Amino acid sequence: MSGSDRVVLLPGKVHPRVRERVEAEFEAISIGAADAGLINEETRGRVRGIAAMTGITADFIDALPNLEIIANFGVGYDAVDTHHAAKRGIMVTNTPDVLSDEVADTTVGLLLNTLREFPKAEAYLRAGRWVTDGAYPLTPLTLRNRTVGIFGLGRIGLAIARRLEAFGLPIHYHTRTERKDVDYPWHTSLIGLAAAVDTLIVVVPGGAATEKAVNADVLEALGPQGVLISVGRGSTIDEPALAAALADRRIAAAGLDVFADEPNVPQALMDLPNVSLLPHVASASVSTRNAMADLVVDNLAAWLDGRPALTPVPECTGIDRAAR
Ligand code: A2R
Repeated sequence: MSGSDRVVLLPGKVHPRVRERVEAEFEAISIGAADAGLINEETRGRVRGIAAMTGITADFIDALPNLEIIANFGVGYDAVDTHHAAKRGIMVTNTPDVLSDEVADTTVGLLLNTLREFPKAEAYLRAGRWVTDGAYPLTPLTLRNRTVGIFGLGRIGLAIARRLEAFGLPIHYHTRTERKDVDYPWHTSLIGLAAAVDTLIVVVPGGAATEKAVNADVLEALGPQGVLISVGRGSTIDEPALAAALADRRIAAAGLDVFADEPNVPQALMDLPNVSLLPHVASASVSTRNAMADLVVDNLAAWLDGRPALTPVPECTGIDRAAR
């Protein structure tokens, strides 16, 4: 392998703009999945970068002896074994900031859909029922006079908070570390936050630390007027506990854009009337996804040109390319 080779692997499905730019700017190798068995040994040794929209395991990383960078498409990178990559001195990057406003906009839309039933009201109109049955029933739930709790007040959480502040709503939050740059009340525990609010918005990263954090106890604390909105990762919600709480009206409603086993949505949630469901579309506009794609490729270009990565994940900020 020559150090000047710019060989980038495209495993599985990738965003079209990522593919187009990687093919134009690097030597691209496409394989059907992140499976080392799909690449011969000589090629494995030439790969220096991966553009990833799929899971990257420790085994896959270890099969690529000259890998230097994994550029993940998305701000959430729980599908990449980042700790293993960092241990091997391999840079991992994600796509923060460029999607925060889009995701925050979608979150407000999902919250309103959940409370005011707009998708159902539109379906009612389209089915001709406005004519046959009269006005759509008044919605029992409203955004008015709600108190919002944000679980994860990071880049996206703060963009959501600023929007809902403009809607006239008080904001509380829970993170592991209190933010010094906001005046919103901070709660040291998720259950404490849930007990203090009636609208809980979940936008923490996935992974072991947040796995099923929103459980039956948290939902109980949220209470019968409670509304749960989930836009971070499906793994953060105990979905069977949520379906049970919604069915028994121990919470009032939920709006979900993310699920534990996408694209499979539990039938128990599909069957409920008091849940609004979206197919993981929070950042899914052409312009925002293009901005994410550009950041993936710009990270690869920077690193493979010998410059620092633009958006390293926190676990990799200390990686020293000179030490390689
Ligand atoms: O805990 P802190 O102080 O690091 O605050 C972060 C919080 N967070 C947590 N809060 C409570 N318990 C945890 N185990 C925990 N882990 C993280 O989540 C911070 O306030 C927030 C994450 O913010 P950012 O890193 O700025 O991420 P961003 O761009 O807002 O995206 C959040 C997630 C992504 O990871 C994707 O899964 C999804 O939204 O698109």
